[in-house]
Amino acid sequence: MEDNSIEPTINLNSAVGDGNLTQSLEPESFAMGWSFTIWECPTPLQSDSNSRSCINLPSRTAGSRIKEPCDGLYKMQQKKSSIFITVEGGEGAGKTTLIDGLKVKLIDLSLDVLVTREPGGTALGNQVRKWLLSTEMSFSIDPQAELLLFLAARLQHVEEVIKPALAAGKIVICDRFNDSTIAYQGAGRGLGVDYVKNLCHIVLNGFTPDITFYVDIDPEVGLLRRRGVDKEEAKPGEVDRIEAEKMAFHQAIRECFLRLVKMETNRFFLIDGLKSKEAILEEVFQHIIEKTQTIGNHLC
Ligand code: ATM
Repeated sequence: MEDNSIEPTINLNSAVGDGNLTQSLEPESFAMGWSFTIWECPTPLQSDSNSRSCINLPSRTAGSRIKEPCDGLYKMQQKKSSIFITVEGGEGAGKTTLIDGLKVKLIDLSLDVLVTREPGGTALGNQVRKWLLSTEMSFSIDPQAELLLFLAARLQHVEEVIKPALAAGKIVICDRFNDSTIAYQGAGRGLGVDYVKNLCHIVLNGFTPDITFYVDIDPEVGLLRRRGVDKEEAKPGEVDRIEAEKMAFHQAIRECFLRLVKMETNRFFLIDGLKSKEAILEEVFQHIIEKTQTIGNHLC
């Protein structure tokens, strides 16, 4: 997580009143986007007759760790709390609907959001997507080669798009990331969960999402839902190269995701893909708020 401190951004000497700092804070924005740390300076406020200091924090830009106002001069540090969110799930789980809804909800809060996907997000990623998913490709792809291509696309994506966006304070939502590789290539293709996990760690130098949602659905149900929804990688009415795998492959992937969720309870949240899209969105949103508060506290 980058530290994007901007200090100070509000002239506290000119913002004097008797308000309570927390009055203007909206609970939802409190945790997201920006966080502020305010602490008392040793020197008392000299310049103003009214010794009670107060800051009118712009709505939707408030953050965590705010001390109650008291006499004296406050110094404020403002930090942009970027957050890296990934959404995982089998086909037909409802990832896209969730991501679209989340984007709208976060933008509504005046937050800067970048939605991206894997494989994809860069010119290289889009090319790799074509090679790996298109049913039009006539050449065969070895599972190890497939793994390395997903990772090459990811590295490019992280360096070219994700890290710069986080550094700029954006909330980045990525449709699939390392956990898909661990589940699809590690478990599905049988390359080994630990092996793929370690390789992801090495390639990205430990770069990990802050929060991951696994939208769970039985592949039998998911693939049925997907039927009839055309994909750019396949001919109308058909499925892409990986979707076309047998049901056992998709079941192995689901089981792997469920194990991953249990292994990293701090990062992973299991979402029931059978719930309504409104319920899923609200659940995910609440998790993000809680998580951002934790991250905000770390940053301060
Ligand atoms: P969608 O993101 O459109 O769901 O499809 C990407 C496909 O690529 C998906 N296939 N199915 N079913 C999962 C697969 N995939 C991998 O096998 N490994 C990976 O690392 C990633 C990112 C995706």
